[in-house]
Amino acid sequence: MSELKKYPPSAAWMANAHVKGPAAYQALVAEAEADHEAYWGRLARELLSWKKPFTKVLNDSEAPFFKWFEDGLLNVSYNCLDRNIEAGLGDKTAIIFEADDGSVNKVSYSQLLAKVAQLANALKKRGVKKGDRVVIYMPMSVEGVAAMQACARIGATHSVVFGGFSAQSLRDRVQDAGAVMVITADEQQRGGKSLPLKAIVDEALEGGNCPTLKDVIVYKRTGGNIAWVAGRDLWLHELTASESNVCEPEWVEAEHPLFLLYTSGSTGKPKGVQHSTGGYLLHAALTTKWTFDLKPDDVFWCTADIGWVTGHTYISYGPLALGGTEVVFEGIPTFPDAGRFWQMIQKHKVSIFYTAPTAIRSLIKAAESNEVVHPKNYDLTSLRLLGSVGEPINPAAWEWYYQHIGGGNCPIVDTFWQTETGGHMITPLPGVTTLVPGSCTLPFPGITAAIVDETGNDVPNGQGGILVVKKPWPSMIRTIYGDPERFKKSYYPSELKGYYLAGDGAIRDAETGYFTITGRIDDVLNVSGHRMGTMEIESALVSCTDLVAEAAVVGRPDDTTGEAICAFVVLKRPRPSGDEAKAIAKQLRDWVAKEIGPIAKPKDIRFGDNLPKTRSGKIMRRLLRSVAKGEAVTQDTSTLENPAILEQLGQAY
Ligand code: 6R9
Repeated sequence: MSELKKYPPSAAWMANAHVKGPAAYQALVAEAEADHEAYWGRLARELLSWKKPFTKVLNDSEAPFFKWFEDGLLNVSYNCLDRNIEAGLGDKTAIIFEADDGSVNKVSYSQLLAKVAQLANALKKRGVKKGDRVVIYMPMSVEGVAAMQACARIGATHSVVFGGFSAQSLRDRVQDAGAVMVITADEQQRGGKSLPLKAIVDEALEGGNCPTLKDVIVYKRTGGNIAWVAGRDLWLHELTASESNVCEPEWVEAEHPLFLLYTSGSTGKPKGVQHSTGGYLLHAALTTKWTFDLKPDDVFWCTADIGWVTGHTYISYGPLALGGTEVVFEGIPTFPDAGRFWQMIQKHKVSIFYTAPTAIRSLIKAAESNEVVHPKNYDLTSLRLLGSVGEPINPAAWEWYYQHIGGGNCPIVDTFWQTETGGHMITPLPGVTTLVPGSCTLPFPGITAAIVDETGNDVPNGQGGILVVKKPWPSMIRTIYGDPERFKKSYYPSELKGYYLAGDGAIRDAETGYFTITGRIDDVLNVSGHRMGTMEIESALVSCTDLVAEAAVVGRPDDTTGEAICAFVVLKRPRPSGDEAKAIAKQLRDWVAKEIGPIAKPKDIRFGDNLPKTRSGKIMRRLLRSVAKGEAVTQDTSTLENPAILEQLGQAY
């Protein structure tokens, strides 16, 4: 790391940031170390408005089921909307919405509250109660954010499902959550095309296999043709038209579940990560304030989708809790051309921009092959801070982002965190941290991140190990919905001394102590910043029972998407080659897209007469990873029943 360039904070940043310089950071870390509970208690009182103040900060009597601020009462939507209006921000723009076609709609805090209250009243009238689960399957829209806020307002627990997931994935989530309602749209608009949403909901709910579900609420986004199930389907605009724009918030306990968000683990079906109300909102607000240094005049833009945790914390909750102005974007970075992001930064005078390395890498490629979309053609001088999330950012992409987007004077916050952590865990703070490209640097104050060995003992800096968090923190996952045992097993394995297991490997620099994330240590892949379990993709492949006998999935490095999915497949018919292999590979990709969603399509498909296995019958995944990378196989292959398959598997389709 010492050979990499370092970027210390400027004097202006140190003077003006919310956290002013290394000494201020050290003081916060020391305050948390001296009294973890007092530190978080102070911040919870300062950042959130409580209907009834809490008297107890942390209850660890049932660890690892930790409870934070448990006797306090609050409401997330009150904290994000009403209190800003009470503070005089009613006319301030909350959301600048830009649609796929470039049209813009600005919504003030008062207007957003009115929308949220009307929908909340409508949900109540349909019988949705505190604690009920509501699935949101929506395009990026003001309505999508409002739907989440409306659930929060009445104490319903939302579960947002990314609009790119298939009917099967949606059905699994509706069933697992026992949802009473799905809020969706007729269609979504992406890259100039209309894509179905309601039709996928119809398919997911076909055959009455979601018995808990009563209503489907439909936001009219495109006006496209859709089927209608009388008695179940309701138009959002009809439902809310006559509703009052006043709705008393439901005051809930701090531990009340605000949302479930399904994410991939190393085994089985995706798990419903359950988050709380108070602790979650505290960290959403606090990290937006300290990591992004959000100030009243900023225009904040997080390019994530509300279907991912980044969209939850840094679109639907954090910026609104602080009374900020944010951009919400419906489209894709390459439509109408790959200058879209830069053009939007210029148009809306975005000052804080938060995106994923995969987007940066693909836009670098685009800019290098087409002058017209090069960022130099746009006025990006409104920017003052850049952020990165979702996967490691390689130093070359970091440098390009810094020079070409940030003009060489915007700090980059490389934020490491997870669906389970609720908000940033390890990240630079602007005005504090000397940046080193490719490193997420140091823990957020109060987050006790550390690197240990398999038995939970600290490893010295310079030596890699397992990333853990030693003490609980307010926005941590509370449980896996419906499966507390899996929660314990996945995140608090007994050999790790009660530490939270992140599932990533990491190493600290010997000199600076900075963290670098080295990647997942389980069977989770990160493709374009999207998490996917290899087992999930394998089960999707083998569920194609007409064709597939056996399948194994591994990741391999990819210049643009970080990792690429590589599937090894044994068919129930003779191993294909040439055009036949290409056609079957396409068929299998389409199958996976239908089972999980297009993001899970394998990039490479390799066919073999069988798969390489150990004597005990275990698939030799390490060997497959070498094959996928195109590396020479160095593993012992003497136990292979059929050494010829190595050559067969060398060909990717
Ligand atoms: C927020 C989010 C979590 C996994 C995580 C890690 C990877 C996220 C990263 C990063 C290196 C960063 N990850 N941010 N790796 N540097 N700044 O992405 O949540 O979808 O749950 O993914 O993403 O592997 O464990 P989620």
